[in-house]
Amino acid sequence: MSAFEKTPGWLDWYQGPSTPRFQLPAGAVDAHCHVFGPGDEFPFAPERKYTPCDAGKAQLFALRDHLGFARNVIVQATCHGADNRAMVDACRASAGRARGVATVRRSVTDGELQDLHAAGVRGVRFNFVKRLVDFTPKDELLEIAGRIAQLGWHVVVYFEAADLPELWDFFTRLPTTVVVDHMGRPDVAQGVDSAEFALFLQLMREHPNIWSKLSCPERLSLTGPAALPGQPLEQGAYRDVQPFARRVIQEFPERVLWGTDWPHPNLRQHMPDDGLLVDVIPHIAPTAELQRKLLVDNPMRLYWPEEFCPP
Ligand code: 0GY
Repeated sequence: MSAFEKTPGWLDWYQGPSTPRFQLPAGAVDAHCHVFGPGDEFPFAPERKYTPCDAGKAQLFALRDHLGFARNVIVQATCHGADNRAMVDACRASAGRARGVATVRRSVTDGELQDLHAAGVRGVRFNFVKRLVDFTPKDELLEIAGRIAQLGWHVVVYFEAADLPELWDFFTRLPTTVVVDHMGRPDVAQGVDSAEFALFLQLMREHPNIWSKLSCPERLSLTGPAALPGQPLEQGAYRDVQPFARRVIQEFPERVLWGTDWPHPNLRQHMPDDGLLVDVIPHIAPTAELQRKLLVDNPMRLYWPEEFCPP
């Protein structure tokens, strides 16, 4: 029994996920997932905004194998603050099959950055979702970005679509590749042709260093999976989010990533079946070539460039 009591209303991840009908290409990367604790071994940060269930590396690696992924990118979750030990421990235990994205403060030393690099970290995450983090001044973030650029790392940004106008100047000043989580969290109700989503596409169009994860349909969807796991889903689950992902991959096939977001922090209504999430992929990336770019070539180029073999 952990010393930490999870936030009331928090849903645990889906037990016994289905085996996807979609067969992932060899070498596929789950490029957005997390580990939480376990809290007794890796305590959650005092400044956290939620307390999750335990979701450790053994469970993550079991899910990886069950779904048919070869590798993971483990993104530091806000419940661990800038204490990267759980994520680093998972990367180190992965035998080279996991890379990490860390959270660091301005006070991080060059030696600490080198240690993170040795463990497999290749990026830092800047989070602007107000329910998840306290404010950090932009000059601090720019200073961090300048330092990690020298290591060949990139920046992952997480924000709500409504905040993009205010964040635009900051994002476009970043000196690295910039990866946007969950397509910039579009408001699906506004539709794929909305001015808000057009602004996000414009950001990617005008700035070739900006990438996007086509992840989290379950977080963005208003309609939900629209059928129970295991039932036929001819058009795929989370249908209202699919047009957004299709729009991004069609225009920017070289700059997209995909991830499960396991163990799916902060979901209170609906917890996705991770097998069903994988079955959405062919509905957003309909050809084998797009699937290979999304799941293998792009993440390999970004996270394992030394092993990447251009097709
Ligand atoms: C996600 C989404 C969320 C949480 C975090 O680090 C986090 O706590 O990323 C969220 O609550 O929307 O990508 O996991």
